[in-house]
Amino acid sequence: MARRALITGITGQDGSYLAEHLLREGYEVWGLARGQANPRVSRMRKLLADVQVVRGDLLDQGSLISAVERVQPDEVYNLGAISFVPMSWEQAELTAEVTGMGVLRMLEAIRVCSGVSRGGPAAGGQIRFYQASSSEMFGQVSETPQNERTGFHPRSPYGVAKAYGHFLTQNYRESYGMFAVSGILFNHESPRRGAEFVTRKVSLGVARIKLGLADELRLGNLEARRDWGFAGDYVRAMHLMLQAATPEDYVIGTGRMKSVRELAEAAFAAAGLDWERYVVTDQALHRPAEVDLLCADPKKARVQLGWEPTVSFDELVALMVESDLRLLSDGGDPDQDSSWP
Ligand code: NAP
Ligand code: G4F
Repeated sequence: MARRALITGITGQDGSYLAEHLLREGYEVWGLARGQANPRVSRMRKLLADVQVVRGDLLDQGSLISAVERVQPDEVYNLGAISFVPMSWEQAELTAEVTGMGVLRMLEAIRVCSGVSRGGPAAGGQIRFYQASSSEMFGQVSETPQNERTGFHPRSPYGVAKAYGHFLTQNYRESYGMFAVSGILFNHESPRRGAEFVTRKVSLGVARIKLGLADELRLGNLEARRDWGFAGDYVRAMHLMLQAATPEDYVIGTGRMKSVRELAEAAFAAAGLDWERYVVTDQALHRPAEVDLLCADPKKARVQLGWEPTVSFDELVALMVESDLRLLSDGGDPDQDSSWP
């Protein structure tokens, strides 16, 4: 019988790549989707026709228990979150509820449905759990590169909520013997990335300028540095973590960092343009507390999981710019179905 996976955050970037990967691996894939008329669910259904949908919300404990009871998953991937860092200052409480407490609700749903009891000896349960932890937990970094033992100093309500989910996942593993692990993933991007994140904002901006639809691109802090990889590579790591013999946390990234300035330079160059003629910096886009740099040490994942990224920074930037040029040339709207290659 096919193994069954339940993915929260199925309508997001990672949910789509992970669903495709698990379908290729022969899984029966279920996606948890919220809302009664969520347009992102219709888009997902069109593009991932083989994914089955179960209704639920990370804010609603009962709905998560019902979803686990209905799907009877072998593996649960908790990707659902408020994931845009600036939004976490504007809606800090909602971020804590979805990105932080949502992890508690999902773990409780699994614990209750597996019959894992409090107090008794760690009994484990059969359902394996993946938590989407983030390099934003490192925040103001204490060392570079960052590995599984690097301390946390989150710099946003989002980073704080992720740190709560991370420690809780570790705690359920230690308290109940559950196979519960966190992937500490560094920034990963693709043509399916939300337009609010800087890589996609830049690739869409370049495409608009190239096609004469805009004449400038406004950005915030050009000096921030990130370790950017390709989302399709990173979902393979999520799956590998749940196939390991023992439940452990892993850092996933490329080990190379680039600045936002270098990102802009590469993206404009990919379209044959000089970035300095078009990029305008805007103080309003700076954050109240910035994460200046993030750079992964993915050695543990390479050695223990055999995981390696396959797409370089330059290849990633080029593929995003090409995809957005195609999309806009075809009259597509990044907020509509056609934006999802
Ligand atoms: P994304 O595209 O922003 O997707 C977020 C998903 O969360 C969407 O499917 C959204 O569904 C869902 N969601 C929001 N509120 C929810 C709620 N109340 N209940 C259930 N689902 C809810 O994020 P992503 O880039 O795919 O990232 C996936 C996960 O990895 C997130 O947890 C993110 O924080 C984490 N992460 C991402 C990166 C990265 O670089 N991409 C790095 C480290 C960690 P709707 O369509 O209903 O809004
Ligand atoms: O693309 P970003 O918004 O991603 P950020 O904040 O690093 O968070 C992403 O990666 C995390 C993993 O480290 C995930 F956990 C999280 O869910 C999300 O996927 O911003 C990247 C950098 C920041 O330093 C920001 O200040 O780009 C800088 N930046 C400069 N100008 C900008 C802009 N960011 C955005 N979004 N828009 C700008 O105009």
